[in-house]
Amino acid sequence: MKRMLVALLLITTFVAPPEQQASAHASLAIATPGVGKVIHMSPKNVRLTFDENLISLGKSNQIKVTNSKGKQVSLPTTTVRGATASVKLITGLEYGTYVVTYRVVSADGHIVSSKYKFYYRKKS
Ligand SMILES: [Cu+2]
Repeated sequence: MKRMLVALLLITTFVAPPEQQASAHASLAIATPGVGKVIHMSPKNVRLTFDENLISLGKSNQIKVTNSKGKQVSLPTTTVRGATASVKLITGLEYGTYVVTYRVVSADGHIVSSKYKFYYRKKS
């Protein structure tokens, strides 16, 4: 029984993709609105789910959303639960391009930061 468990663990280790072993820190798994997506309903928030839990210490995790003029349309507080960070958006968004900038701390203590765009009905 114990031997089977060891064998199973070995198999699991082998099956894990090599790039995941090389860089252990979190990467973005699911974004809502999606990366590069055109959406048709005004989003109430932006939710980013990573492939591992985030470390939440004070303001260690921040999502900021700006419109094409650089105006911030996200509220100041980013909420974190497990592997998901989210931020609420102001109401009455104009149609156009939005930039989501994020900086989070992954479970291994590394900072992961990047940005992406989504489009509300049209590009601007
Ligand atoms: Cu890392």
